[in-house]
Amino acid sequence: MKSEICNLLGIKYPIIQGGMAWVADASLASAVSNAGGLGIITSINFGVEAVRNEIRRCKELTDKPFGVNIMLQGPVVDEIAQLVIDEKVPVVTTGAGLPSKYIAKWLEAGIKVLPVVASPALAQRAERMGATAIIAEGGESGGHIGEMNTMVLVPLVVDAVNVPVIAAGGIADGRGFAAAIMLGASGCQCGTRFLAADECTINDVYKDKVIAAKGTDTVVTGKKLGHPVRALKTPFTTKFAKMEGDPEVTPEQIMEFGTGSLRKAVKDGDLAMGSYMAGQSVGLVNARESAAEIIDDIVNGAAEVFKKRGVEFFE
Ligand code: TUI
Repeated sequence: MKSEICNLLGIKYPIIQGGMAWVADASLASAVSNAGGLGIITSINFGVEAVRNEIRRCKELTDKPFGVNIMLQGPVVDEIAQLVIDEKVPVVTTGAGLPSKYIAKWLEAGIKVLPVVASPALAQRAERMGATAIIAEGGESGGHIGEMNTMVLVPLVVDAVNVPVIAAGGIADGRGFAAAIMLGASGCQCGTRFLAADECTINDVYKDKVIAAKGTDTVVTGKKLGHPVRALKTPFTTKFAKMEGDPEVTPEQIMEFGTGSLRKAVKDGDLAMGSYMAGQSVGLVNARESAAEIIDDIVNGAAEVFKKRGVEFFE
């Protein structure tokens, strides 16, 4: 596949797995990396020692490159930032902020740094800091999102920076991947589709909900708190939205209500109080498959649409 991202990261296909909080462990990350993509381990829900374990487990399960996602609003960011250096992690992706404080040290240690951004201005700031590539994440994504959607965000970011751009948000199959390439991206990041991967260790309730969900089944809550989050519509999101609309309810009360909700979905399959974060592409996810089957389907699906349209992307 002709993509500079493959050479840059040492991977076969320019497909990066989203660093989904509570979800993306060594099991999923190693499976994606073994399939030729770039697997990512989340560091938000684990303590430092648990993240170290996941990194070491990933190294045992694959000899391919992988990455760690660092959510910059997390509780132990300084420690995790040092840990990825100590453990010689090849790639770091960041979210929910810019890695100004850490990026120089990471680059010095030979780590490739891919900040996730939700606007062209942030992409430019990330490039000036020395980002290896930029992940431009549109609002179709699950979890914490920005204002712009992928279709406009990606070409604007491509125009704004000189480093390679990875498109994210709403991409779950070969058509989305091909569209991202047409927008000027060098690859894509997919989260939601990997929720249904066999190697993804989330509760079966979560997986079944993802497979059953339609494209209209997600909702964004948290806008009023300044933290918009996209998740499957459930009793939890309905109650959350109601609290947001109630002037009697304080932001602190809403935050308290939401605390631990993602863990309750991922670990317990809690149908009442779980936050089942997922992107709009959940409508395109209809089966449990291995990570390798998912990667192959995205690659072959893209090859098919490129061929149909007479586009040369594959060698
Ligand atoms: O970070 C994400 N997605 C996430 S994080 C997450 S954990 C969570 N858990 C419970 C409640 C809420 C969140 C779930 N999903 N995606 C990457 C992303 N980054 N989206 C948007 C941004 C972003 C936002 C602001 C990047 C940079 C930024 O910069 C602000 C600034 O000025 O520094």
